[in-house]
Amino acid sequence: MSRLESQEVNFDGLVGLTHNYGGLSHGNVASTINAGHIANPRAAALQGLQKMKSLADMGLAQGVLPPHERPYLPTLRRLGFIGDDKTVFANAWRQAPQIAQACMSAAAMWVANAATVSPSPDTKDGLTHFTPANLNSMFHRSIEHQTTARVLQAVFADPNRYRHHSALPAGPHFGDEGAANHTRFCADYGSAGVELFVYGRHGFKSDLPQPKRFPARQTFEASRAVSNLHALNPERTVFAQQNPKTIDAGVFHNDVISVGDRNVFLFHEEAFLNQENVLAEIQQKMGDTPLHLLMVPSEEVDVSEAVSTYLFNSQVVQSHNKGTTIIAPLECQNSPSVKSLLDRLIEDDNPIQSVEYVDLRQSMKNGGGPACLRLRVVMSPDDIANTSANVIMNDNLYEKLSQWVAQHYRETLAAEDLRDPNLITECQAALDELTQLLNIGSVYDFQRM
Ligand code: SUG
Repeated sequence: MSRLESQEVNFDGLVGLTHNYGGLSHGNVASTINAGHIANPRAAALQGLQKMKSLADMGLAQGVLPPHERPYLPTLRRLGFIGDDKTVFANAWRQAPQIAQACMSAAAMWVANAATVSPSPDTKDGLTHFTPANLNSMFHRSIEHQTTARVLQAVFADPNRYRHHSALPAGPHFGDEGAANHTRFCADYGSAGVELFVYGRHGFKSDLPQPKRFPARQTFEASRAVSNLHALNPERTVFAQQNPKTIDAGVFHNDVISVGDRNVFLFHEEAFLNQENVLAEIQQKMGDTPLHLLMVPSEEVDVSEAVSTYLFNSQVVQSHNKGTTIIAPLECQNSPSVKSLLDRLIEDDNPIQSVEYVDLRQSMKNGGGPACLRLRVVMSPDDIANTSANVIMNDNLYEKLSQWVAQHYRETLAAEDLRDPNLITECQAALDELTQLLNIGSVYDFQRM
């Protein structure tokens, strides 16, 4: 099996039917400030699909992952609400509106948090490893991993290529947020890489630096456990702690302050604790492959501007026709300091050749930019050809999914609409159809009863 032509496939999460602004994520500034605003699920899903199509049109392999079932009645049942679906739903809203609301969140769309993925060139057994993230820090996200596991197993089904682990144990010691805190550097996608795991605090040591205002969602122990499960070579693995001050400024995941692709690393001056050492260790473990370090000084773009524009939540991709390209949110174009930085990056002597701006405003208002919406999986042409699920984006799939969204998604969703029991059947009908369209089998609880 030739790995020479391996590519990094971006699998984007499709926005769910109940996309709304619940204000559920303490420490995620956008989620907090937009709480209660009226959401536009249909527009949100179409914006996401348009981004997937743009990347596919640039010659990149692009995949899609389905949204989760919401309301998530299995969690409400586990919490003691009994009866038929509508009774469970109505009683949960009556007795525990915050819990009911959490079970409406479409947050599973941000699949950078779905799992950590280590591709076959990096692992001892030559398989690509997946560990779904337990997302322990936020209740509304902690209910994602069971469905995520089923979806990943349906899409990456071949046991001779892929190995699936269970999510890490629940509880604050092993908070794991998946690929949002994981970056892979390499000379070529198909050769052995260096995997960087970024954590926000130690789970078992409280006397070490940690943020004071906002939660550090990822622990060192979780990162290390994932690297062990994935049978990575310690000589090619790096652990780094995020700067606690930036977490307190709203950088709730590493992908809000740095982004890497191949041997390019775009990061902020204040991203990591002991930054010099972290960079030196990555370079040393890369061996002869030189890293292109693109450090953004605070003087040029301060942390708060990085958070409000999501500059570092851009994707860096290898486009066949445009070369190394930054896929940035539209908000970056509207910020004079960030726009001039991006213009400078194109001019300067570095691999960046172009910048494309994408409109993801619906997702951005919940703190989800371009990189939050994608999960990267290195695949060979053979891996792609052997994927039985219909999840690789092309014009035909784009058309079908756009029609499916137009048919099933509501135009608006206000806070009070979330109590509407019709959402149960609306979502189930839509998702049932979607699993057939994507050929992924019965991944949802309502299909397995
Ligand atoms: O976990 N927002 C998500 C955003 C995730 C972004 N992902 C990455 N950076 N990779 C979160 O905070 C907000 C939901 C709400 O408030 O309705 C939310 O869950």
